[in-house]
Amino acid sequence: MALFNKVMVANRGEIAVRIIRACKELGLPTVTVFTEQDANAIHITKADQAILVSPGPVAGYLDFAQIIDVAKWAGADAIHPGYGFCAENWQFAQACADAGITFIGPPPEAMRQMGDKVLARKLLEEAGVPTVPGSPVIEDEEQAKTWAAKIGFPMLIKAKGGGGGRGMRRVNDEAELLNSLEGARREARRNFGDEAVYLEKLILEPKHIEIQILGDRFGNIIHLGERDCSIQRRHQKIIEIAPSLVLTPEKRHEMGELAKNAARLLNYHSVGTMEFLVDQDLNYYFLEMNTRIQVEHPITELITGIDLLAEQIKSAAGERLTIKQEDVRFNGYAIECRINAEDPRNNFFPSPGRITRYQSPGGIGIRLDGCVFGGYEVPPYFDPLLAKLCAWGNTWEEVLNRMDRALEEYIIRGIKTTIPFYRRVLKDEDFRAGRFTTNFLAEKMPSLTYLDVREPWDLFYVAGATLFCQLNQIAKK
Ligand code: MV4
Repeated sequence: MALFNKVMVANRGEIAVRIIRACKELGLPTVTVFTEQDANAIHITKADQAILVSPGPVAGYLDFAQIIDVAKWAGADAIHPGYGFCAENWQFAQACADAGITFIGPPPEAMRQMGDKVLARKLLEEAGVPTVPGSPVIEDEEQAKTWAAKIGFPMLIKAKGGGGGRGMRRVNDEAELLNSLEGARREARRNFGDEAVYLEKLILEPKHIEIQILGDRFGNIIHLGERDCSIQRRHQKIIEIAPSLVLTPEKRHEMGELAKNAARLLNYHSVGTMEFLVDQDLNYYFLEMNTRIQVEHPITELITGIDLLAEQIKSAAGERLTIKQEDVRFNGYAIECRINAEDPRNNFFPSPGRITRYQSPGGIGIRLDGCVFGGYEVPPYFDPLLAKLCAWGNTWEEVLNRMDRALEEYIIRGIKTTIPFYRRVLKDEDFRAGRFTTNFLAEKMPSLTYLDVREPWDLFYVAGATLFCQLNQIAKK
């Protein structure tokens, strides 16, 4: 018997294509949605059926009542939300259940709990997962001093309403703390409409490492190791690697088992990710949990050989997980570069527009999850991700060289992309040596974007122009 009659793919771009591919391999028909301004998008041509939703360009993708309506109309009995849009909205998951449609994702209650970041930390702490030592909301100076003595300096004043890196302030001693408290409150009120702030120990030079978990509806849960997502620009991940270059097998096991325990206590199933800050001594602290398939899931697929989308869909349909923890083997290294329509020479300014020439890389060890083609006009309304270029290699050295080779092959003209920027990151000595933390890009940015971040054909134009001038001079003589 088929897993589902038809799957509604409630997303666009590369992840919609990824989901449709998984459905095809499982023999499942698909229906997707699109908005008026997105009528040339590739996912429309890949799905068996596509339905116009409104209003465009974006709101139609967020209107979950409408999406459930058209899913029912099309005869879909399951909905995959992808990432972004409705993916982490527990009300959407609940509404699917209420409409008799299977939400391909975790239980709505676990989504609700993990969506509240303060509650999530409390629940994971209770489950035995370490979190960053911190205080409750600070009411007065006396309380600030008491907690500061317990936590130790340096520390961060964090806004309760903040997140995504906003509303954090470093203080190095008690005097600075008492001086900054009022300003931090004012800033928090202005930015988040809530003046509540709390204290947290500052983790110095941390790595951002996340554990992938996978579970079925019968309480079977496994972990698939970690991804190092420390290479971020303004809290946007741009390069991810698996496995981490610093984690030992013992640490991996320890963090994986803790993540599985916590997931069990949450009655979790489907795919999920627990994010940690990891310091130089490999102490780890839970940050938050993502209750969706993530952008960077392919690198885990490359090192484990496990099809996360297929497993997620089978698990949603009520199939038992057939992979045991001891069957999970980590093989080699994988790296992902997010190819964005952004201009690295102009502060990563968005660069939508028509792609005039497109030639994708390939060959041994290369995987491309993309959504663009020659002649396609990249719309300005959505996130700038054009493609995820992934490489696999037996060793770190091999995967770096392979990625650089693939980036060199990748031709996208007509718009600016982050391809040349990644080639510079890959040449960086510290990056190649694994010496990078969440501060890497902020520290390296001046040298990474200095002068000659340019496409090879820019040099060709310069050479061509020089030759033309010389020929002109000769002709004049
Ligand atoms: C921290 C931290 C160091 N110490 N908390 C930024 C986003 C938010 N989710 C948590 N963030 C951080 N919290 C303590 N106590 C450093 C960061 C941080 C960071 C975390 C993950 C990935 C990239 C980051 C970049 C800068 C700062």
